[in-house]
Amino acid sequence: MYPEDVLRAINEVRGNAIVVPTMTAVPAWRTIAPDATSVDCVGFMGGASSLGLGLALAQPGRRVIVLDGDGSLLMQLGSLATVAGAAPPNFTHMLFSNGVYQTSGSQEIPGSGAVNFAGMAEAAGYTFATRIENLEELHIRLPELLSSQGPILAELAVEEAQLTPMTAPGGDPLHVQVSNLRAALTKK
Ligand SMILES: Cc1ncc(C[n+]2csc(CCOP(=O)(O)OP(=O)(O)O)c2C)c(N)n1
Ligand SMILES: [Mg+2]
Repeated sequence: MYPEDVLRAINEVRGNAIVVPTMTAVPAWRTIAPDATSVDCVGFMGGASSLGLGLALAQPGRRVIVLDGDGSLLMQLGSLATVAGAAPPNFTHMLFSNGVYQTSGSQEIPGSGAVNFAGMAEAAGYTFATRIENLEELHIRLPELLSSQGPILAELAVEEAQLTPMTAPGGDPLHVQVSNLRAALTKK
């Protein structure tokens, strides 16, 4: 799948979810969903799911969707147990599995193509985890992935993205994104 198509599909059905993109999902998401209910996680490699976990616990009435990188998750693999242990029912972890550290120059990740991320998430204690290979299947399964009891992980088999945070920097600083999110969440 092309990651940009995946992001468009997620945006179509996200409802009022809070979204936490990281790495190559960041510049594409900024264009596809330019709203105040997303917070980027750039630089803090491996931290997107922890940021998303905090938001999910603070906002139990909303879905939180983390758009993670495979190299990032590998580097902070213990975060799977942290999320599973906190058991946020409103948490969906979308893993962009491109097999490389694209943002830092597309070096191959350890175990590229062999690591079973869904298996690791389930073994850590996620409620449900799966792998999705094509867009048709993604469209069919997304509504359930975004509404069933979490934490849920979906590993998405994707190609490399058109843009990275290195080739397309920008976006608001984190503190501005956080205050925009806070304003959006407290708006009546
Ligand atoms: C602790 C730490 N080590 C290394 C980096 C440098 N770095 C930035 S992005 C990146 C690769 C991210 O790869 P992945 O999570 O697979 O996302 P992709 O770029 O493939 O979407 C690396 C190694 C960093 N930001 N932090
Ligand atoms: Mg990657």
